[in-house]
Amino acid sequence: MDTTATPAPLPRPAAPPSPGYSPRAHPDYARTAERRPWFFTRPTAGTGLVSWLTTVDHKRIGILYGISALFFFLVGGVEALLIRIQLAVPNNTFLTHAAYNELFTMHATTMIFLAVMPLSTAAFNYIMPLQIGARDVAFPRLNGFAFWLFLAGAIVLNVGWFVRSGAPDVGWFGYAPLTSAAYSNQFRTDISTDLWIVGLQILGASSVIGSLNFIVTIINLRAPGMTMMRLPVFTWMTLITAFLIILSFPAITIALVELMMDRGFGANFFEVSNGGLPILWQHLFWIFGHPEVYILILPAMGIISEILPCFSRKPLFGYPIVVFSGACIGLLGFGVWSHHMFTTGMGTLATAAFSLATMAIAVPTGVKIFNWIGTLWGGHLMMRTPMMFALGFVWMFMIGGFSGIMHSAAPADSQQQDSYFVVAHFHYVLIGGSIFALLAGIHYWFPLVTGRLVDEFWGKLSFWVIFTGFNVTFFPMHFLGLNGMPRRTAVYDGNMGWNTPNFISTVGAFVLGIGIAIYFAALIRSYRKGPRVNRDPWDARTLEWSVASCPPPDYNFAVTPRVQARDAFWHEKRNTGHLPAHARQPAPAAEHAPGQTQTAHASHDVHGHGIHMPSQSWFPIVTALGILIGGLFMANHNYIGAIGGALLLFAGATLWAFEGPGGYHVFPEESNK
Ligand code: HEM
Ligand SMILES: [Cu+2]
Repeated sequence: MDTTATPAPLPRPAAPPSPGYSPRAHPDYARTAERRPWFFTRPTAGTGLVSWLTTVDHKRIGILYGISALFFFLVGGVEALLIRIQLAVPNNTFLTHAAYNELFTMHATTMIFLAVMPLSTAAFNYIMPLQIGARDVAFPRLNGFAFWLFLAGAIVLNVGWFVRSGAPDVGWFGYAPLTSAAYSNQFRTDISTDLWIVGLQILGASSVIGSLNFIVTIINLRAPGMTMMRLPVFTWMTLITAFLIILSFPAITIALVELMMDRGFGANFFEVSNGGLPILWQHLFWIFGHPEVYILILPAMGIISEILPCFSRKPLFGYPIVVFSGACIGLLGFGVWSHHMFTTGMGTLATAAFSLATMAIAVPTGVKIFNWIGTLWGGHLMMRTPMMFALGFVWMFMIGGFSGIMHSAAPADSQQQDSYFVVAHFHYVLIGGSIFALLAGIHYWFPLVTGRLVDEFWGKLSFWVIFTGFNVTFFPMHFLGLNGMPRRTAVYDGNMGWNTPNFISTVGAFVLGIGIAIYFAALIRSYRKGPRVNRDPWDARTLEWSVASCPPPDYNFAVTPRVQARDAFWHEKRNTGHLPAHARQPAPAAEHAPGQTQTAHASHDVHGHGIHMPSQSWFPIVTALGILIGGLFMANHNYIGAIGGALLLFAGATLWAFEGPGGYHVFPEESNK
C-alpha cells in the first residue's frame, strides 16, 4: 500500500450542529446509554479525581506515570541517603544490619522498577504517539490498566515498611538460596520476600502489557508516510525497549513462580540440600537482568538522540547507524547474561565466551557515542538546560562504559565482582546515563506538557550541583573498590584505608540530593509562573512539536499529519517558511453521520467529519484493584483472600470485555476557540 499518496480532496459540508466537547450531549452517547445497565455507563468527567481514575488518554496516563515515578525517585533517593549516612564513618551504628539490608534492597528495586522504568514509560506514553502522529495508543483502556497495575506492584513492594516482618531484604537480584524458605521464611512469619516476589510479578505484568500496547501502536498507528526509517529515534528506542521487555520478563516470571512454589508449596527448584540448583536462579535472573539494564538505558539513548540534534541545529548524524546500533545492543544484550556470574565457576569455555560477547556490546555503544559527537560537530550549539544534561549524559555514560568494558574481562571481574568498583560502574551508567537523560527529557518536553518554560537559571544551577554531587559521590568508589571494599555490607573497619573516600562520598551524596531538590523546585516554580509558550519553543524536528498548542488538545492532531521525509517538520519550517498543513488551523467540520463504523471515522476525520475519541472506563482500575488485593493476601499466604482478589480481577476483566467500544466525537474547530 502506498501510504504517502495524498487522497483526493472531498467536498466540505457545513459546520456540525452538535457541540464540540461534551460527550454526554452527543447522540451516539445518548443512544448507547439508554440500552445499557448502569454499570456500563462510561464515565464522562472531564476534570477532577474521577477523570484521572478513569482516564484512557495517553497523555494523562503519561503524566500519571511521570508523577508516580518522580515520587518513587525521591523515596529511593532518601533510602540512598540513609545508606550513605551509615557508611560515612567506620563501625557506624546508625542503622541495624537488618535495616541496612532492607534499605539497599528497596533502594535498588525502587530506582530500577519504580523510578527509571516508569519515567521512561511516562515518556513512551506522552511523547511516542505524538511523535508518530497518532491520536492515542492502540489500546487505550489497556494502557490505563498497565498504569494501575504498576501502582499496585509499587504498593505491594513498599507495604513491607509498615508491617512487622519488614520490607524486602534479599537484594534486587534475590539470589537463591537466600530467598528460600530455609533462610528467610522459617516459620512462615517473614513475608518480606513474598512481598518482593508478588510485587515484582505485578510490575512485570504491567511492563509486558504496556510494551505490547506500544509495539502495536508503533507498527500500526504511524501517520501516512512515516516509514520505519523515518521514525524518530526516541520512538525507535521505545520499540526496541518494548521488545526487550516482552522477551526478557518471562524469564524472571518463571524464576519467581518457581521460587513461590519452593517457599509456599514445598517444591524444590533452588534448595541445594534437597538437590535443587541455586545456579538455576542466577541464570534465570540474569537472562532477565542483563536485558533489563538495556531496558533502562535505551530510552535514555533515544532521548539524547532527540535533544542533541535539536540543540545543535543539525539533523542527527548517521540516523540509520544510530537505529541499527540500538537494535544490535538489544540483540547482543540477550547473549551476555553470564557476565554477572563469572565468579560462580561456570567453567573456562563459558566464561571466555561470555567475556567476548560482553566486549562486543561496547562496539554498537561506542558507535552511538561517535554519532552523538558527530551531531555536535560543527553544530550551532544552544546551551540550554536540556542540552547541558544531555552533554553530561554523554560524558558520564562514557565513564560508565569504560568501567563496563573493564569488568567484561573475566579475570579483572573476578577481582572487581562484589566490590565498590561495580557500584561505581553501574551508578555511572544508571545515574550518569539513564537519570541524566531523563532529567534532560523532562526539561526538554516540559513546555509541551505544561505550556510553560522552565527557568534557565534554576535549571542550569541544578545541573551543576547534580553533576558535581554525582561525581564526588561515585568517582571515589572506583578506588574504594580497587582497595577491596565489598559492596552490600553495612559496616567496615576503621583501619582499612577506606575512611576518607567514604566520607567524601557521603558528602557528595548530600550535594547530589540538594541538586535534585533544586531541580524539582525549579519545575514546580515554573509550572506555576514560568513564561508561557504557545508551541515549538526549541524549533524542534519531530512531530510532537507540531501540535496546535502546548499542552496538546485531547485529540492530538485535528488533521492527521502526512510525512514526506525524516525530520519533515523541521525541513518544512525551513524551506517553506510556514507550518505544515496539519499544524495549521483545522478545517471546518462536517456533520457526523450516525451509524458509521469507527474505521470509517478514522479514515474520514481528515475531511472535517469529527474525531472519534475513546470513552473513559472504570474497569482498568477495578481490575488492577483485584490484583492489588489478591497480591497482598497472596504475599501473606492467605489463599482465601487471594481468591477473593482474583474474583474481583475476573469480574473487572469480564465487565471490561462486555462494556462495549464506547467513544464520542470531537469537532476541533469548535473546541479550539
Ligand atoms: C558498555 C556497556 C556495559 C558493559 C560492558 C557492562 C558490563 C557489566 C558487567 C560485566 C557487570 C558485572 C559486574 C559484576 O561482576 O558484578 C555489570 C554489572 C552491572 N551493570 Fe553493567 N555493563 C554495561 C552497561 C550497563 C548499563 C547501560 C547499565 C544500566 C543502565 C548497567 C547496569 C549494571 C548493573 C545494575 C550492574 C550490577 C548488577 C549486580 O547487582 O550485580 N550496565 N555490568
Ligand atoms: Cu549484564
